[in-house]
Amino acid sequence: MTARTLVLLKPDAVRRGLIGEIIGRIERKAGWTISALELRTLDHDTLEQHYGEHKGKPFYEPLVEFMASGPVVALVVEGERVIEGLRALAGPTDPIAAAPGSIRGDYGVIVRENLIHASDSEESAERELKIFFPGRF
Ligand code: RTP
Ligand code: MG
Repeated sequence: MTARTLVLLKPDAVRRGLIGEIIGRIERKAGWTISALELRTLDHDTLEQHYGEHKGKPFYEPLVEFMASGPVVALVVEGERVIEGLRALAGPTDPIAAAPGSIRGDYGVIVRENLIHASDSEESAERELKIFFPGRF
C-alpha cells in the first residue's frame, strides 16, 4: 500500500555529517520518493507537539533539549509500505539492540542520540506531517 511518512534526521546525524549517508539509503530503496526536504532548528513548541506522547516520562526533557540542540533534516517520504519500511531501515530505538545494517545499528550507541525518527503508524504520520509541513500534505 502506498503511504507517506515523516522522517527526521536528528541533530546528532547532522552534526556527524551523516545526512548524505542516511538520505542515500532512503533514495536507493526502489519505489520510494522524497516529496519534501528541509533543514531547520526545532523550537520547544514544535517538539512538544511532536513528542507529546512522551511528556512526563523521565527521558522527555533531555530528549527535547537534544532535539533542539541543532538543526534537523525533516523529510516526507512516499511509497510502497514506506511507514514500516522506514522503521525497519532505522532499527529499534536502542542502537545497541539494532542490527548492523540498520541506520541506528550502524551508527548509534546512545538511546537518545539514535540519529533518525520515522513515524510509527499511519495515524502518527498524518499527525506529524501536519506539524512539520502544514498545509502541504
Ligand atoms: P522516534 O519517535 O524518535 O522515531 O523513536 P522511537 O519511536 O523508536 O522511540 P520512542 O519510544 O518514540 O522514543 C522517542 C525518542 O526518545 C528517545 N528516548 N530516550 N530511555 C531513554 O533514554 C530514551 N527512550 C527514548 C530516543 O531518541 C527515542 O528515539
Ligand atoms: Mg516514536
